[in-house]
Order: sequence, then C-alpha cells, then structure tokens
Amino acid sequence: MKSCSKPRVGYISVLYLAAVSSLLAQVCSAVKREDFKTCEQSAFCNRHRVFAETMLKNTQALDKGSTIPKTASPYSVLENSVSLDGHTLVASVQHSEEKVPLRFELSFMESGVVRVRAQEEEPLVPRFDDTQKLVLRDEGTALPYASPGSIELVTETIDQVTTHTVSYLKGNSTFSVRMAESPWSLDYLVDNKPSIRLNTKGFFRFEYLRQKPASDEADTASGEWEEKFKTWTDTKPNGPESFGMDISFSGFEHVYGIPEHSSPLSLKDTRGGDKNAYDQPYRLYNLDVFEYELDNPMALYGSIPFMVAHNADSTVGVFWMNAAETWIDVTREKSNALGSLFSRSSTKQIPAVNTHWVSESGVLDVFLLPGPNTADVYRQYAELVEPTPLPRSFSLGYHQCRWNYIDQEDVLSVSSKLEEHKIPYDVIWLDIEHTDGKRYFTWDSAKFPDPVAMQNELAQAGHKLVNVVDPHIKRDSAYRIWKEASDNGYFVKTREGSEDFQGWCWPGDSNWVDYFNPDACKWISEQFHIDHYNQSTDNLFVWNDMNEPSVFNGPEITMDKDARHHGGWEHRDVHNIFGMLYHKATADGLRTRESPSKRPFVLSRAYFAGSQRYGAIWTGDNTAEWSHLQASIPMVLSNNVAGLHFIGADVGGFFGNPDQKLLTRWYQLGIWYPFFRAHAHIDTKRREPWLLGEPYLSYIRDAIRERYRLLPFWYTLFREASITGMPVVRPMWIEFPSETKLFAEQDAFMVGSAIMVVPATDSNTNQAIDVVFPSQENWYDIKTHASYIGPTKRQFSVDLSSTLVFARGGSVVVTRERHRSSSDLMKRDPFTVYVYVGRNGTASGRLYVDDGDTYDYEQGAFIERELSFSGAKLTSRASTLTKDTSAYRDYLKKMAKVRVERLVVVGLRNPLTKATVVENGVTREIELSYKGAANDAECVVRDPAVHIGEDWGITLS
Ligand code: NBV
Repeated sequence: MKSCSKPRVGYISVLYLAAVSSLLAQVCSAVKREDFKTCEQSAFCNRHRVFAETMLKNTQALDKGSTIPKTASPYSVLENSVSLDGHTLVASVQHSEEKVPLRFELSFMESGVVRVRAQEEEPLVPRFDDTQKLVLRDEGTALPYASPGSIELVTETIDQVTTHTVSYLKGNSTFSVRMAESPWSLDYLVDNKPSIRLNTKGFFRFEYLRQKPASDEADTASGEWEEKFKTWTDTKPNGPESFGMDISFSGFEHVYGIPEHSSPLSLKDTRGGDKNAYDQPYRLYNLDVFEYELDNPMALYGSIPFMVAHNADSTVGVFWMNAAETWIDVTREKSNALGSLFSRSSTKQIPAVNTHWVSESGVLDVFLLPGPNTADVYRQYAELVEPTPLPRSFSLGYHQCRWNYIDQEDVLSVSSKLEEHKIPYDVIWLDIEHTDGKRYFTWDSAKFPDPVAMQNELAQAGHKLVNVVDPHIKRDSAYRIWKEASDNGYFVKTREGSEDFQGWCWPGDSNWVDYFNPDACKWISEQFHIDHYNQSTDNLFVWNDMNEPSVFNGPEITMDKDARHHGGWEHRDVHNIFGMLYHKATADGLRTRESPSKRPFVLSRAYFAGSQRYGAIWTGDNTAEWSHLQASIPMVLSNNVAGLHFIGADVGGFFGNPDQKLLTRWYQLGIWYPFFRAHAHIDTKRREPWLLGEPYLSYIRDAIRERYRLLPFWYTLFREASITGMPVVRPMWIEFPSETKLFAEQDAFMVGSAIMVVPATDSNTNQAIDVVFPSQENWYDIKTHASYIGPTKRQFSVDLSSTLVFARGGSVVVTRERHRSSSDLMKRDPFTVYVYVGRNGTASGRLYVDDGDTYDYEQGAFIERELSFSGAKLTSRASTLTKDTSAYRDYLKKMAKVRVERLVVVGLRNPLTKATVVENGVTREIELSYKGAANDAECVVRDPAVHIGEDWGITLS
C-alpha cells in the first residue's frame, strides 16, 4: 500500500469532484486494477483467448496417435487463388464454415522483410487502413520492395499439403517463406530452418464484418455488438471486427520489446505452466494508469507492437502494425517436432516462444523481420518506421523539472542555485500550474509577470525552458484556443458524430482536437508559432502530457471507443496513435518557429511506433521507491529494443518522497538514461540536489558532471542510432549475442557498445555487487582504470559514493572535461580522447559533432571522425559519411580551433615515454606521462593539440 498523500483535490475544482471520483479514490492507494479491463473484460480479447483454447484442444485430439502434429485451424487457401503479382504473393483464404474470402498479400522487401496483410476481399464497410500512412516512412509509399526478378516461387506438395515457397538469397543465408494451403500457415525459413511461424497453432481468426442481426439475436453477451464496462457502454456499430494470429519464434527462448509495460526485459509467459507466468496477456492500449504496479503486463501510456526474439545464432523481429487495442499472449514450449511440413521429428528438443496477437479493429498488417543478426533487425525496422533523428544537443543534458516551479522568481532562483552549486543543467521545466487556469498557451500573469524576460535571462546563462501543453482544451468561449477550434469544428466528435466529444480533465470540462483532421493538425501546430504562443521565445520547448488521451470520466480514464474522428473513424481504430499525432503536430509547430528551422524538442507521455521521430518519451508517473528505481532499467531497455531510444524515467520517482540515499542512487542511474530528467509530484517535498546536503550533494553533482563529461559520446551514439536504428542503451545480449547467460540480464546494460553500467539499486547502499565481465575482453573501471579480464565474475563492495561503470577494451570514447553550467556553453570546448586498449592491442570508436541545433548537418555541416588505435598509434580519419560540401567547409572553419587537449591510453603494458604527433605533414614530439601499475597502466599525452576536424596520427613509443 502506498502512503496516503493529501492531494490533488486542490487542483481539481471542487465542482468536478463527483465526476472524477474514481480518480480521486486512487489518491490513497496503489493502482486501481478494477479501473482497467482484464482480457476477460475486453470482449474481443476474451473471444480470441477462448478460441485459442478450443484450437489447442482440437489440435491435441487431431494429434492423437500421429507422429506429425497438425493443427485444427479452420482456415484454408481457396483452390487456384494463389498468384505472384510483382513483389506480392496474393491468396484467398477462407474459414471452412464462414465462407467469407479473405485477401492475403505477402509482399517481399529487398531487406528480406516480409509484409503480411489480410482483410475481407470485400469488406462490408471499410476497415481503418491509414496506420501505414501515419507510421511508415514516406507514408509507406516508398518501401523498398524486392524486384520481381529476384523472387522465385515454387509450388509443391509436402505430406499431402500444397505449399508455395518464395525464396531469396541474402548474403550467406537463404531466406524463404513457405505458405501452406490447408490449413493456412506461413513459415519464414532461414537456411531451411523455420524461424518465424504464423498460424502453426491454429489461432488465426478473423472476425469478418457482418450485418447486425435483429436486435434480439445480436450477441451482446459476448460483447460483439455492445460492451459494458462499469458504468460505460461501448456501442459497436460495426459489430465484431477483430482478428488474431499466433506467431511462434522457433528456436528461441527469449522475446523482448512490446512496450510499454513494467515487466522484465525478457518477457515472461502469460499463460501455461510456468509458475512465474502472468495471468493476463500483455496489453497495448495507451492509458493513464495512476500509481502503476510493477511486474505487470497491464497497459501503460505508450504502445509499440514490435517484438524481437534472440538466440545465440540469430535475431528476428515482428512488427504488428495496428493502432487499435491489442493483447499479446506469450508462452514457451520445447518440442521435438515442428509440425506436418517438417516430418523429420528430431530427438533434439527445439525451444519456441509462442505468441498470440489480437487486435480489436483495422486490417491485419504484420512485418516479419528476419535479421539474421541484431544490426540487421534494427536496419530493417528503421527502414520501415525511420530511425530516431538527431536530437537537439541540449536535450541530452540534465533537465530540472517539478510540478511545479511556482513562479518566475522560483524558476530563476532554482537556476541560479544550480549554478551556485556548480551543477550543470540545460533545461528547467514548468508544469500545468504556470497557465491561466489550465488554459494551455497562456500564463498565470500573477506568477509569471514577464515570461519573456524570464526566458531571456535563462537563455543568457545557456539554459532553456520547457512548458507543458496538454491536449485537453478547456471549454471556455473566452479562451481563444477553444473558441477557434470550436468554431472550425476541429474537435473529436461523439459517437453520433454531430456533437463535440466532452470529458473531464485538469481544466474541468474539456474538448480534444482531432489530429486525424489535417486542418486541425495544421491549426494546432500553428499555435506553437512564436507569434501565436503568447510570450514565448525561441528558448521555449514543449512537453505533451496526458495525450493517451487521459479523460478522467471516460472508460479506463480515456476516450470512449465509439467517439468519432475525421473521416468517420471510431476512436477504437486509432486510439494508440492519437498521442503520437499530437506529439508530431507539436514538433512540426516548433520546427517552424525559426527560419531556417531548428530541431524541435518535445517530450510526450503517450507513444506508438514512429514516435521516435518527434522527440523524447518518459515512463510516466513512477514512485519514489527502490523497486521503481530497479524497474526503470528494463523499462528503458525494452523501449530501446523496440526502437524508441530517447527515453528516461523520472529521476527521484514522481510520487512520494525519496530519502537521500534513494535520490542519490537515482541520479547515479539516471545519468545513463538517454533522456535524463528529475521530476516530482506537487505534493512532494522539494528535492533539488543542494537541499540534500553533504555528502549527497557531492555524489549527485559528480553524477551529473559525469553525464556532461560524456555528452560527446552520447551525441555520437544518437548519431549512430539516427543512421543504423541501433539502440542507444542496450541489453547485454545485443552486444554479446552468443552469451546465453546474459539473455535475461537486466542488472547491467551497455551504453552503446563501449560502456557497461552495473547500477546499484538496493536500499542497502553498502553492499556487495556481482559484476559479470563478458567476452574475452579487457574491461576498465571508468574512473580508476583498474582492469578486469573477461570472461570473469567479480564481486565489488560498494558504498553510496561508488558507481560500477566499465569501459570495454577495444573502444575509443571521446569526452569534454571542462566544467560548464550547460551543454550549450561547451560547444567550442576541447576534447579528451580515451583509448581503452583491447586484448589484441587495438581499439576503435567515433566522434560526431555538429552545431547541435539546426538541420545544417543534412547538408554535410558536421565533423565525424573514425578513431582507430593499433600498433600504439591513434589515427583520426573522416568517416565515410563525410562529404566535402560547402556546408562542411563552413562548419570546419567554425570548429578550426577546437582541439584534443588530452589523450589517455588505458591498458598499454609497455612503459612509454613520448608521443609523436603528425598533423598536416608537420611532426611534433611531446612527452607523455606513464603510470604502469599491473592493473591500470595508463598513459597521458597532455595537449597533443591536434584539431578535431583534421586527419592526424599520434604514435606512442
Ligand atoms: O501535469 C501534472 C502531472 C505531471 O507532472 C506528470 O509528469 C504527468 O505524468 N501530470 C501527469 C498530471 C497529474 C498526475 C497525477
């Protein structure tokens, strides 16, 4: 039980108490599970789960006495309906009794990705199919499909089943996709071994659109035509329209991703015999879950239906592109038979993770990503949804937030206190109380008499401001934003489509802009322009909260599913994408504030696949408890696994008051979140770092400074993510793909490929922590440079001052070590290069730098260096992406004086005395200092003064 905080009642006018009673009832307790549906209470989920049970039983019955397992699936390909049309294989599939033909399309992409789409050949009413436009790169118009010439189709009969196999050759592997006609199933085979398998359990079920039977026959009991939840009734004008499919990952024991849940990194089972299994499927339905529970598959604020499976040989992925409510069951099995098409049953037990995906509406549109390695999967995924673009560089710094900094004076005093205590920070944040009565885009003028002066004062010291701009719009005819949206008909409509949908949120009675209406989207974007957003400057950035959307008096605290969007679509069709469109509209608005454009920064709470394009995400309202500190690691990693890189948890915990130790530990971990922000609930005690006193203040200062020291490394990692789609923070298995013992590891993680963080997250702050040093590699303590040789396990005793962070041998990491009060002020500072020598005596790394603000890098205005160390020589070369454009030359000129002021080579065992520097044909010799202890040999070249934009070499001898 949580402690009972006095509350938020004050923040919601007393008038609204009745309407928000369910929310208020939560104030003194943990999550109110009963406010949110279970699978059994979500009619379509229940129907599919029951169907799956039946299929399992029927299949078992069929299997009796047979050595070759078959499934009882009622779906088969219609005779003579298969054809290859360019890059797409088309087939008609039909249920043995329902007789409604479904059009299946299997499209083959150059990368090896296979897209599987299905819906009725002639749907009674159109199904929502714009998810592809809103999610895929270039609205899905330019996906690189394979050229028809590279596809070979073979039709053959195996075990009396007609099959159609499409093959490609990719590098050293053969990829083929085999579709069986009856029952319908699909196998993605890599080198003839099945890897991703569809409908091999027979759970595929497609609820075709149908006429509503006479009302007394309409099956309301199973929720097909109407569904009740607590006091709400969901009318279902289209009746049942959901679909589900089993997808098995054959040969795999671990699956990851499908955020957002508070569950472990390696996803637990949701049914079956495992005693740790959840009793509910993972749910994807963006919801505002007050005081969410840990280790739970309940839905949270965001949804990314992307799952990755990994084993020691390969990595594959499945992207189930659907924006409606979705549930996913996960079970594991081991079997020595693969099914009827693989008659050779082996004595070897083959593991599999069986998943069952169910969505409420829309079309079935699934991408199968064959890998075969992790980098391939991320390249394939990024090709579909675009990678994370380069963020504004300041946004990688420290964000100081709280609900609420009370007034202008408070903001400026927190800013100067941070400076006084020599704690770097980039952004200070204002929550909902800064507005005039929760009318966003306005200011409470009594508390903020001169917002422009405040923003300018912050800007002068190199800091920025972020304001919250929530999506609920107070119904008030004197409020310009509401009036304009209302006059133009921009709000989401009720189920009848005639009235504006109304609900309760912070300002009381509110409406929501319909982002599915392009005019409404354009209009809301324009509200962020400097001339529209009153008293805002180009130093102001934005935070979108409550955009699931959170509707206090709505079913499950969100919008009714039968509310209507532009084009007549029901909210049920688009729910999980709603928040992303607001995020996009905000980012679009900020982008047009200045000319030429600068990169926007927008933080959003709700998200979907594709949100990475619009800004950062945080994991919502966590709690100041050790368990939440621990849970933040798998949550941040799961999102990174699912392609959402720029994410962090509220440092300190949102609800409750962390003690000094917990807060210190949270900063020590938080500096390794890609998005690093401290935040706190309005009822909590102030907890800015200096209020903690010593020694905590020093520990926190050290941690934040460590983040700033490594900003060049972080920025380079984001650059890599923007090109390759690779996660910024990575579970150990990504970097050590064949070390099976690390597949479920979440007590340690990698930042890029060079740094391993083993956070201390136990309330006993003086403890012993086991560190596994993987692979046959050197590892160096990032502070002391003490070295450890992997593979090995060591125990470390820690106290509150210690952090366990290790650099991986073989890496080069670039830092900036001069203390400044914000990252903007570091932009022309010199660099320090660390070479962590690997076991074979070499190391390599990169540095990427650009102006951090504009889009000039797209014209080549960046410096990107490949740094490689071998034979005791460090060389800097321009990366292959560097192009000699005029933008590049201009940027080089601006950076001409920026140099390397220190080179530190860690792990060279032979005593050295001098460094020979060669730059632009000029050779210089410099003395170096060498400290040759057995474990932490370190050699420092002070001020080699080589320039960051130039080619050079430094040889140690
Ligand atoms: O705007 C107030 C808070 C905000 O501080 C928090 O970060 C959001 O997740 N907001 C939720 C609404 C109130 C939550 C109790």
